[in-house]
Amino acid sequence: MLELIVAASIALSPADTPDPKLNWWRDARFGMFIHWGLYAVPAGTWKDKGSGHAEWIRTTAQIPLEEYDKFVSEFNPVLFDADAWCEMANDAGMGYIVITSKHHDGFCLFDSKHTNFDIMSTPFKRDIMAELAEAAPRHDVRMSWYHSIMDWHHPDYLPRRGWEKDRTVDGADMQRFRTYLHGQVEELLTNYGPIGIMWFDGEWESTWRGSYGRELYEHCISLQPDVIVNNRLGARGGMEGMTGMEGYAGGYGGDYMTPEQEIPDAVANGIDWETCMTMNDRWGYNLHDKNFKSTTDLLKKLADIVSKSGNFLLNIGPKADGTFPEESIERLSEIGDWMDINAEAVHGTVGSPFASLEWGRATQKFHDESTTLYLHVFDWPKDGKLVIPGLAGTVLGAKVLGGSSTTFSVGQGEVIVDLPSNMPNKHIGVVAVEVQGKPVIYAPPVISALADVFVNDLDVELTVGSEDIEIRYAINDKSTYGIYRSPIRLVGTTSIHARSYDANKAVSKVVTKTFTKVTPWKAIKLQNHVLNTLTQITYKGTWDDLPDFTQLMSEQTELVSSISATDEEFVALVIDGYLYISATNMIEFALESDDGSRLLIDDRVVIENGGLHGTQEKRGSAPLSRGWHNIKVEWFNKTGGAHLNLRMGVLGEAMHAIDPSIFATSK
Ligand code: FHN
Repeated sequence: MLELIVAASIALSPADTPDPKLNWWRDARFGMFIHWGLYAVPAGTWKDKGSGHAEWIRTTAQIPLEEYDKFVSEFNPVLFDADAWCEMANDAGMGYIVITSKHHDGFCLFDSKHTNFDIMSTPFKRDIMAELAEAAPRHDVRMSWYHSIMDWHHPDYLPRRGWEKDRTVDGADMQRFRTYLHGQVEELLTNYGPIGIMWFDGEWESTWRGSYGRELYEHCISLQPDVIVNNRLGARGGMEGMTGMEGYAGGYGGDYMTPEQEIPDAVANGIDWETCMTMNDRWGYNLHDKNFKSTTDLLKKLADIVSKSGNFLLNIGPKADGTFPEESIERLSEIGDWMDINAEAVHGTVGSPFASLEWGRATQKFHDESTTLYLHVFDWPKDGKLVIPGLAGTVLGAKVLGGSSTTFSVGQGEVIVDLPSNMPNKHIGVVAVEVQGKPVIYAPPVISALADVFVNDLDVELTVGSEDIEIRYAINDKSTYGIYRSPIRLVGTTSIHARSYDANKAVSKVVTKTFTKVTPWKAIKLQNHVLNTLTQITYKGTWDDLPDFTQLMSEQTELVSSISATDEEFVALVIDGYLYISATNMIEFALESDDGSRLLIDDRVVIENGGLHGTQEKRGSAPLSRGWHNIKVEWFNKTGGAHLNLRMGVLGEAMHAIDPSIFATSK
């Protein structure tokens, strides 16, 4: 499935209002993530609970609080050396470090006056964050904090872990927890000098609200106006890290998106984003996890990310003694060797002007009169001929980084660079090609619209990467091509054929896309109905995905006025009734849930968001006539956080909560 991060670009993308405070971060392109804390002591193993654990060990191995707290007396990283860590980051070409000031277990690696569950209660008794914050500028890296909202230690934080049956919830006060959280944010942004990023996490449980996230964002900015804040404040949609539309641009959507352990297929122009990824399979140190990615693989991931104008936050899980795992040190050193020759192809670059390249990736750097294209060649051509498809304009020169200048020839809508037989290193060879002005890429136009199906009418845009290229198009089976000047409004099913032209010459293939006008789903005539209500049926059980409700006995049936979760575990709901659509249109729905959920309209599945997962949003749309339509939401929660929220809107317009006045049930 083509996963495209676009949400925020519809609302207010940085391209419209690029925030200069992110410029250092955009130029850095590469950072070091560090997951370190008490969990490094057990190093993944706990009694008879196996040895596959890591930073989640207190939960995944179900370690009672008083047992886990004993690690405090064992955490004594005597080999910790802040300068050595910062030097390794800088040598690897990493411009910033993000370290866990507090992970979900609640233990603080810094000296906090708000708790004793911190580094000063360990035999080490040194403020690790202070030592790192002092060392970082000495090695030209920016210090940044990862801080978890979710806190399995603080008595005021709820929910408890599902298995913590004997740990009382009495007296737990979320407001008091938020005061504690804000107090520590104040310490982290007051006591350690200029901080690059506040990297929040653990924002997905039912007790946290988006409004709390906005408050946290604003507090950070009030303390350090230039601090960058990520989007994990209450608006992240699952591991793909997308931000809810209304949460972006300085709201609780923060300043940039955070895909995790994955690289988006494509990212809309102007979106700031960063993929975080482990070197092996875990964030925290696990003695047995030797599944480290190769240096070549890590460098190819870096190239892929920066070719889409993203940042790469690569994780290290230090050992309890304060040293990095040997395998991590080895990879950082090899990445550093590659960076010594090729860093200019990463730092300060922006994404590729090419839609795709068969042999690798590209980045680019703009100068006053020219542009340097950096071609990251994964598959070095055996015949010594690197074909750059679609490159037009004036090529000023070419050279292999770490090698010498080379020759090139200009073909019809392509440039061929002559390369030495061997790649200059064993990972990725980079070829720098200088072109006059901005690169002119002969690529077919991109044909885009809000959706491929529509009910009323639809505006279709044709775009191409270079301003100097003319787009011509034809409709359906017409053979004459006209010049594209503004969006094309469709009123019926239409095929659009488009082609790029330069100086009256066709310079790309013809691309075609068909948009289908669909018949809206018929409305239902409701006779005796009750407004502001839906029927909610509750089921009890344990599932790993949405159950077949026809096979279940219900526990309870009641009328409700909203589509929302219960805080219970081992529960499933079917919320059923009618929804009033005020005008015939393509209606988009956004279904956000923890765990899985499904949306049906008129008995047709519009959104499938099933499975066991944290809060995750999926979207879908349906062509609906004005009037009443059947709506059914299915949801289940196994353990931990519970969340269910449905929003809707006319496709392409802002999403909004659903007012209960458009719900109804039959009498
Ligand atoms: O639960 C955490 C996990 O332990 C780790 O910190 C990752 C890194 O981004 N964040 C959360 C999972 O999304």
